[in-house]
Amino acid sequence: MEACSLTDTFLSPADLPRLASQGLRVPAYPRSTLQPGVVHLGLGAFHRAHQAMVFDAMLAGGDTRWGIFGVAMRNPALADALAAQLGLYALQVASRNGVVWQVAGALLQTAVAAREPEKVISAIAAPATRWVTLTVTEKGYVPALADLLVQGLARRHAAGLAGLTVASCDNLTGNGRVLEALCLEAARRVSAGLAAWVQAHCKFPNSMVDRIVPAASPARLADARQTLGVPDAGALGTEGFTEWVLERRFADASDEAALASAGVTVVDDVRPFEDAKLRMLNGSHSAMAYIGAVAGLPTIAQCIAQPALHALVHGLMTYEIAPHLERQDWPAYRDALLARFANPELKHSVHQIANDGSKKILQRWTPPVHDLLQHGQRFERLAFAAAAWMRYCLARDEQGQTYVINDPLAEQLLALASTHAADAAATVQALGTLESVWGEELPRSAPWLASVTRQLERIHSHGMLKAAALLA
Ligand code: CS2
Repeated sequence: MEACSLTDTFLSPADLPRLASQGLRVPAYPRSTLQPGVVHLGLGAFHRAHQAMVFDAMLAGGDTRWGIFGVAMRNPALADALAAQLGLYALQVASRNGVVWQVAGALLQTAVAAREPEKVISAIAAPATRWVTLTVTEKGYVPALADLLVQGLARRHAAGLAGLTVASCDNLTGNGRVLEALCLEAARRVSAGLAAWVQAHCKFPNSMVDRIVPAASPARLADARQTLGVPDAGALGTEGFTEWVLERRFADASDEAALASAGVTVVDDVRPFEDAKLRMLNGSHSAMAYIGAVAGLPTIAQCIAQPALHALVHGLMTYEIAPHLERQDWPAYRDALLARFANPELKHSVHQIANDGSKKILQRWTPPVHDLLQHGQRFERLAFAAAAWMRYCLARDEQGQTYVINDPLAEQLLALASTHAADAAATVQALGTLESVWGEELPRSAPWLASVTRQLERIHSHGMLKAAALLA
């Protein structure tokens, strides 16, 4: 007889009683009898550790309407691996209280939009479906996304079914309004009648979502295998903190109470939460990402452990971002963020956060610079972050290691940065004047461009960390 130890059979429902007896929290609700009530587009790590855990909590509380039909937009590997595990995957949650593992159960079925769009459209049009949620990243908000969604909505309209709540969960300012505008345009391309139905019966709440969820690493997967006794292709690590603030705009108004029971905050105006989160958390993240990538510091925790960078991020939030936030409790928010960045278990790669900078900067850095310019206030830390991004576009760190820039504008950015190399003024003229990256105002602001140039000169002559220390 073979010894019963680690096997190559992936995580499955048969493992749940054993894992429960080991003390892991596992789904205790009857998964096999559930029908999905949510179609989620974008099956990445963030969704599985954030919204999926809210739905998991609602299912655990006995509300059977929140099982997920999870759609990967292009990549079949993860969707198929999760399907083979019947949607089960494990989550390692690392907080100050220690590290605990749990198994998530809300994901019931998967599909791949690029491979089987019909399955996705039918899922959106299924009578049991009530919500669509999306994490398709900043660059995913394109007409093709709306066309897919609207095909599903058109079928609901034709079948006389109810409208849906369609909730964007991406880090975009006014994410619900952005998605609504795209969907209404797509619906108008079909017919005025469909557009009117979407407008009247589907709701697109703005939302602020927050949980730090690094992409799974080989080390995390090995850890999962050790803990679970079986491999888990979908295992993830995350922090204890999680927050979802949703605008009060639901196709079914009674959903508010159900969501609140799982810790979701429902408000009339998400804007103050969204501004604070995008500027303080994501803005600091992006700053550290480019500084760390160039200085050869691989993770956010390693960045924030550098005294010069801790001081820089603290000063960035205190003097350049927070003064123009509506959120009043910002000192506590800032200190909580500094502690979250330092979480040693997350090992959040700076290169992951550096991805798609040309789509992130406008959400994260441009708005606080606008506010500071308007009030005649100083912005050298934000200028330093901008200069770090420009230095990053050379695709080579200070140790001479090359890396890949993952960005829709990657080729253009690399070409512009390389042409001007160590000429800071020319680099800022080339990269700092791209309106698609910075918006309309900053490329025309002489004080802003001069400040970025000064910081980039310092980075070139002193090196990234010494230049950062000069800001203190
Ligand atoms: C990060 C975010 O990758 C990034 O750009 O800044 O994914 C961040 O971790 C989340 O928004 C935290 O809620």
